[in-house]
Amino acid sequence: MANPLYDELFGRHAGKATAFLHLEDGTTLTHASFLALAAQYANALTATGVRPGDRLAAQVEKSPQALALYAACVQAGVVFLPLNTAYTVDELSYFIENSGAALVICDARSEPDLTPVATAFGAQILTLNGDGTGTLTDVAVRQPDTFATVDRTEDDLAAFLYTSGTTGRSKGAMLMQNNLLSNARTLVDYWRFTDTDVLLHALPIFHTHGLFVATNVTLIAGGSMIYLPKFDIDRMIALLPRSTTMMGVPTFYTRLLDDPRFTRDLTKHMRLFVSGSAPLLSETHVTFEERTGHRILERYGMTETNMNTSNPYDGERRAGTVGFPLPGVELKITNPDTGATLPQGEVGQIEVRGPNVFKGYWQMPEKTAAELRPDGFFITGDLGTIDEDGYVHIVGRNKDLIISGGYNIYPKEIELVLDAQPGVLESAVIGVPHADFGETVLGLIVPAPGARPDLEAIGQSVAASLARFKHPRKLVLLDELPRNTMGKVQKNVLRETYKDIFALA
Ligand code: MLC
Ligand code: AMP
Repeated sequence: MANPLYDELFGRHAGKATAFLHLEDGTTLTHASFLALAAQYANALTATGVRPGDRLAAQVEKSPQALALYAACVQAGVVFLPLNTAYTVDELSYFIENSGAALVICDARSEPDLTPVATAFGAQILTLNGDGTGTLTDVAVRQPDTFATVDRTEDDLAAFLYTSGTTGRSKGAMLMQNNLLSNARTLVDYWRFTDTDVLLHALPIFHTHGLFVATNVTLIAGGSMIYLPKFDIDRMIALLPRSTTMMGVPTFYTRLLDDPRFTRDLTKHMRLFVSGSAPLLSETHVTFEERTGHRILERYGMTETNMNTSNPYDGERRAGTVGFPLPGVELKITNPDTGATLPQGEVGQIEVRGPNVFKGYWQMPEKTAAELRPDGFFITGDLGTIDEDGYVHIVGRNKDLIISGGYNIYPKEIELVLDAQPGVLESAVIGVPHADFGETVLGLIVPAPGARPDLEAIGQSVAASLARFKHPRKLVLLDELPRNTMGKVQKNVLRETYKDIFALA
């Protein structure tokens, strides 16, 4: 028997003294020492009573140990559920309950608040801090540094990633071993990753981009990563000369371009810059090429599907497009009302099918059925068109979604909090252009008759329940919301009215 995901990402490096993680303190973790660490964590999980198929919810800072925890879950057959470090206890409580997690791993600072939640839902709780210490590590260091890998098949669940929804309730996307493996293999080939690559890794590891794209691709290729806790412009500038590749959200690229130290000379040895998770403005693409001589390679993906399309490695990387469907991925543009495929050149909803597409949403058969067709096509909620050369262009979204600095924000979730505040009749939350984050959140509030809502108090309530990146950057009072004849709020009208509100931000 075997464990395909473990064998191909991790097991293949057994005993190798080759570099895997270059850390901030100047040290390097080899593949062998990383695997030994992972095995200790896998033993620790087993010692704690976590069994194959159980869910492990982790809200931990980025560290080598946090990545080893991912490897440990794969090796022990435990379903890995990484969570944004910005989530509040309210948000986490839902994920822990909904996933039925057997074990919660968090930073020691969150432990007092999360312990009652974990206990209430029957989960154990251990800690793992950004410096690698914590009660999980205390158990792990006493364990052997080898572990008998648990048998799995490609059809077994590997990870859960929660994605929000238009109803305001998050859905756990079930990613199987083969979803992750097939996509990572494809990307290694498509983007020509090899064991000589050094990837500058500044993305968080609780999302598809930083975990399954950047990390899995590097692991399969056998390369190494300069592993930064987060994006920091000075560190990026200092470390680019030691890298061969970088992956980032558009904010990474605009921040680099805003820095005069980011020059052609600094990047002359670089092999590849990849962008995704949010639209890269054509202007950024063009300015980047003028400054560095490199054309950013833009690709398009989702939590539910991993990567769907990519601009070509050798051919023209066309600004404002997300390139071609990846090998093995079928993509069609359909009429949102009928599902019929539209003629080339027309705008419609993007649907994709392939081994990359997830299995469904955890315990939500209706939501799964609404987005995943019986024939395997997944309705992405993105609107796009295919040009005459076959390049896919994303032109909008058929879902009410804001993407800020690469993080997805569903307005409904914020509206529900705003609507519940004293003196609020109703609210609308929209995304408006923002120089740094691409889009940012604006909250529009209609007071109840005769009421004068306290915007500061509302801001505090929002802060208590929602992650920082979801907070409206500004709240505006309005007499009424624009509605169409059906009574539906016209968010397009609001977006147009407020499009310049952060123009100089
Ligand atoms: C941080 N803040 C954000 C934010 N990130 N607010 C809105 N949107 C964001 N994305 C908050 C901080 O808490 C802080 O609050 C303030 O904004 C300014 O912080 P900062 O120091 O300027 O931000 P920074 O920490 O540098 O983070 C910005 C960032 C980061 C862009 C580097 O958000 C990031 O790494 N984004 C990547 C997201 C990602 O990996 N997405 C992939 C999803 S997978 P305060 O209190 O100080 O005001 C996916 C599929 C696919 O989508 O296709 O890849
Ligand atoms: P998530 O649910 O966090 O995985 O985000 C997926 C969404 O991000 C997609 O449905 C798109 O709307 C968006 N996205 C990802 N990559 C791109 C891109 N290159 N251009 C435009 N939008 C993108």
